[in-house]
Amino acid sequence: MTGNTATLSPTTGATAASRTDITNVLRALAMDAVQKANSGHPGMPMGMAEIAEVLWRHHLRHNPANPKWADRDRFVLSNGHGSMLLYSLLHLTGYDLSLDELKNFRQLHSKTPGHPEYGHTPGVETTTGPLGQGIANAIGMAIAERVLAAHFNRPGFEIVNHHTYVFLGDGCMMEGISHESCALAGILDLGKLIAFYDDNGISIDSEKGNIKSWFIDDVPKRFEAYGWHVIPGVDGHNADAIEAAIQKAKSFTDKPSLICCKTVIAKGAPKKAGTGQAHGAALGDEEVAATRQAIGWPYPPFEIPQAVYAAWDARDQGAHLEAEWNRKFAAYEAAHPELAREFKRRMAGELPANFKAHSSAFINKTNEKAETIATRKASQNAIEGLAPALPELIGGSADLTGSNLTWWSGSKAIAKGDASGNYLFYGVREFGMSAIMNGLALHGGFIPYGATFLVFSDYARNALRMASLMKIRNLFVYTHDSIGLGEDGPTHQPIEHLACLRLIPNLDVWRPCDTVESAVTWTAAIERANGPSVLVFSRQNLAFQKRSEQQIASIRRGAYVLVDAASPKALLIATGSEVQLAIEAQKQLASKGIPVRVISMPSTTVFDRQDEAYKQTVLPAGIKRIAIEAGVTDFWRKYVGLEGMVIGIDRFGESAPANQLFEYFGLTVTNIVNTVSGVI
Ligand SMILES: Cc1ncc(C[n+]2csc(CCOP(=O)(O)OP(=O)(O)O)c2C)c(N)n1
Ligand SMILES: [Mg+2]
Repeated sequence: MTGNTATLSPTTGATAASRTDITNVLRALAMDAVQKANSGHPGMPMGMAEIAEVLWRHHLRHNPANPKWADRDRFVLSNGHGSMLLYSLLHLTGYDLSLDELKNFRQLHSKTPGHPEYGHTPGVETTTGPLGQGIANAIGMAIAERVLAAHFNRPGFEIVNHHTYVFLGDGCMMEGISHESCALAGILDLGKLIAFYDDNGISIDSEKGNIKSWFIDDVPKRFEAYGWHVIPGVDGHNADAIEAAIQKAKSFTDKPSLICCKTVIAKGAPKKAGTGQAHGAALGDEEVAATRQAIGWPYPPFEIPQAVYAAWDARDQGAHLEAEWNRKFAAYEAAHPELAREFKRRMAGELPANFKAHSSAFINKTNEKAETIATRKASQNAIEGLAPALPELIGGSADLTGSNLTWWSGSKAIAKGDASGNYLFYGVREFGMSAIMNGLALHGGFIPYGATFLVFSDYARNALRMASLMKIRNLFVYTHDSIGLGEDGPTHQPIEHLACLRLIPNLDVWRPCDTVESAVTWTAAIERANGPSVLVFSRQNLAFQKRSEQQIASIRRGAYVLVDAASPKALLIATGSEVQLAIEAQKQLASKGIPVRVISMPSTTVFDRQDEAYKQTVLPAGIKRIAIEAGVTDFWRKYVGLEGMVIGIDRFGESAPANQLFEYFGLTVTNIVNTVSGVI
């Protein structure tokens, strides 16, 4: 029996609190905090109180003093609107989250925002609220646990061995992403993933109608079909039944478990329990008072009896659990010093000491080769070049591996029965993939990269937004970046996508123009520890550009002068496949006696962060600017101004060979030359 299957024995105070009080404190804190804020969701915390009590007091292995302990159990609140439940649990068990913070629920700069935010509140493992993504994050964490265990555990040393628990509600179940991610989870032997379904038959529109008018899935059958171990019909208010279900779930080590808990939303509230009104609004003073009566909680708001605190306090036990693990790790360290060092490095999110040298050697080699190839191929070369130094890279594609070129010679599939690999076949599940990647990154030990066509980034978009909000390192690889993909036609040709992605705060978007910019893009994205990156590559070949060492170094600044001229009459700004057009146009203009400067701008988002002085050396004021990019033109106004010109595409594409499309849409050297001649 491993340590993880043992049931924890909670501390009991001198005058032990009753289990009813221990559970009801969760109800009281939720209804009182929501009432005080006059905003929030009391129903879910009140309905899941018993489940939370059993899980957190009897099973969850965590250390409130160290929310970053590597082998802690992960807990994800996928139905993130029930945030007060999580805040109460963190406060009561002894995390650095004071009662005042609970009183300040939903207020500016409190540690208790409306929905749980990763990096903001200690103990919050991921940001949730956008329904369905939490369960996908949890699946990513469970995959991370399994793969990390395969990489690092050795006979006698199970240093990676923890559970991932997740709460989810009807809303998560209705969201498509739960289908995407749970279907994949069923295949990957995630025996330590245990999900609790809050089956309360209520979602928001229950205020007006019956959930059966919009949600009649047979959830247990659905999850059985995915290959999960399902425990149906558990009374979510019966601690013994919940306990038995968890024990059973833990005994299934080859499949994830879904515990379906029948609950009553806002259980305990005399009038509002079981109604849609309890979902997302304060109960009202009268109903709060009546609930106090009904559940037998006589204490005023935010007053918690010492015995109740004592019953919840997980600090001693947490310290003990972590110390136990530390002893195990010390023995592991003695037996496998290199592995132990590597484990610590990876969990700390530090790159290998030789990464800088390794990546610059790779960039130099790429420059020497001077190849004209598709940047998707250059991307694959970059993975091939960098990955041997980065065992934490964990790749994948949403069923486009052969097109995205994300598989390298060291790729090995993570599969049923074998978690020792480094590549996930995500299937056609762009959103699921991206949220699972977020979970992998959040768990620690991995730098995920996952790919699809740029046009399908829309399917994944909210997971990119969450990665950006959470400031996590994650690499979203998008190939087939424009009309340049050709015959697949307008359904597959991105037009507005680059502009849309650049609008997400804290997301770095790269669209390199050749092999060297592609190598730098990969390096920059890997080195970016505080946010995700989008890496956009072409299907078609792009001309290699010659650069000085200084220019190569400047790629990292997002934009730089690629070809200059004395007293330029115009500044040509281009990205990706359009850089080669700008270069040709520059030559033709020079031969006509019109000097222009060509600026390659692989990342507008990175360029925008540069200091003013640098920006002005690249884009000096007072010279006409012309931007060229095979996408919507509006975005470029901020660089070219109202007097400048943008050569782009403001309609959907067409199905035809790529070279004909560039001609048809005016993305040609001749059009650039004529445009420049027309404005100067
Ligand atoms: C992606 C997404 N869509 C919509 C919402 C708004 N929303 C928040 S909770 C909710 C209903 C959720 O129902 P359920 O999960 O059953 O929660 P319960 O009312 O049972 O607590 C909705 C539509 C959201 N948070 N995320
Ligand atoms: Mg519900």
